[in-house]
Amino acid sequence: MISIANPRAVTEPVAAETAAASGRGGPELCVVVPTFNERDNVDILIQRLDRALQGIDWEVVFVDDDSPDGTAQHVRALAERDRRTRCIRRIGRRGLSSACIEGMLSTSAPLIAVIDGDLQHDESLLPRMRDTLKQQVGREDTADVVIASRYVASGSPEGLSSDRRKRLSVFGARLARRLVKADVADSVSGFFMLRRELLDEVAPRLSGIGTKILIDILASATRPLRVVELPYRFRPRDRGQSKLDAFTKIEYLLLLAEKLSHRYFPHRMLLFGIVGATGIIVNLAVLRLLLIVSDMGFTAAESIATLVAMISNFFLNNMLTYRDCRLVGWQAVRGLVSFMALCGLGALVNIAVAGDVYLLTDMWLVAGIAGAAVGALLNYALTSIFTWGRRP
Ligand SMILES: Nc1nc2c(ncn2[C@@H]2O[C@H](COP(=O)(O)OP(=O)(O)O)[C@@H](O)[C@H]2O)c(=O)[nH]1
Ligand SMILES: [Mg+2]
Repeated sequence: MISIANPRAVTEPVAAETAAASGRGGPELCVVVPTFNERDNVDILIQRLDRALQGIDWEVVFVDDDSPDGTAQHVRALAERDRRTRCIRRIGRRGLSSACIEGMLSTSAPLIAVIDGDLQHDESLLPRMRDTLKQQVGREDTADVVIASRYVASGSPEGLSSDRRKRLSVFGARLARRLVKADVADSVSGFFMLRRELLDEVAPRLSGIGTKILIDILASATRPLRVVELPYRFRPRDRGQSKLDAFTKIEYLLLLAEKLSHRYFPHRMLLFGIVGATGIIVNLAVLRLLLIVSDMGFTAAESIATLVAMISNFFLNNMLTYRDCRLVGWQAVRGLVSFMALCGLGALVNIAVAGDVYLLTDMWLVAGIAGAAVGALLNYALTSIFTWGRRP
């Protein structure tokens, strides 16, 4: 009779031996595809990957933010028949960059590509991107990142839907060049390939805000990177719609600000500050209005004005600062109550700090600014944790 004291001690070497004997470990290349409402494009993309990646051991990971059109369910059904296909379904979350990060972190493949799910990127470039990453340049130097570029010789940004978007894209790439530790023409490209070591190196410093994941990666590196750009033609979108909106540009500027400040000013803190400033305007406007149209006393008018400003701040923060994890339905009601309670606490601390500073300095302006600053920081930190469940 055979007795096994520690079953793991037996099964692990056996599993490793089996993998080694078959000559196949995990895949060599992982293609990460962020998706939101791209159901109709999934089958075509997989077919095209299959054709383009003949002879390469690859997998594809769709990272879907619970698209209402059922993209995730569709991918999962395909994955039941094809083990090269995987799906990460994120619930209550939005964001292209953060989706790419989660997809990239989910694989064991040594090479990782990111490609849009709307067929605008030319997947036939993938084998050349892989060869470039595997190639020896000089003695032992190999490229860290290969970018499919619209702005190097014979590349084309044709698929950008308007001249304005083309100009913005060129301007965005120029702005980013100051930040990136490499000479890159198209650092806002959404189509690139890198080695897993680079991802592991930069992962703790990634911001994950907005849509420009490549800049996030390049600007998070602590050493000069070897970047190769390959030209390609950015195709127009056939099916579905672009998900980018007016706020995408603001997110891009916030990403640059966060990177330039070496993350001393996280994008959420900046947005929370901007929303706070709008709150002062709302407060004053409502106060003035109430004093003109009603005969209520100052205290009552100021109380209502403060309440309106708090509600407006909550909804603006929920829409903008925390748009990637927006609270909806009852969650939003609960969030509003906790936001108001925590901001009330912030106001008490503001008054106490301002009072103490006034006693010490006898300067009302300094006391007022000190109280407001401490109160605002406290509001930001507490609501971030308790209202939206995020790290400040
Ligand atoms: N997971 C996820 N994917 C997104 C999100 N927004 C856009 N995408 C996907 O990212 C890719 C590029 O987005 P798209 O709207 O086409 O951007 P454009 O090509 O620059 O107009 C597409 O595959 C989209 O489905 C998002 O919030 N979450
Ligand atoms: Mg697109």
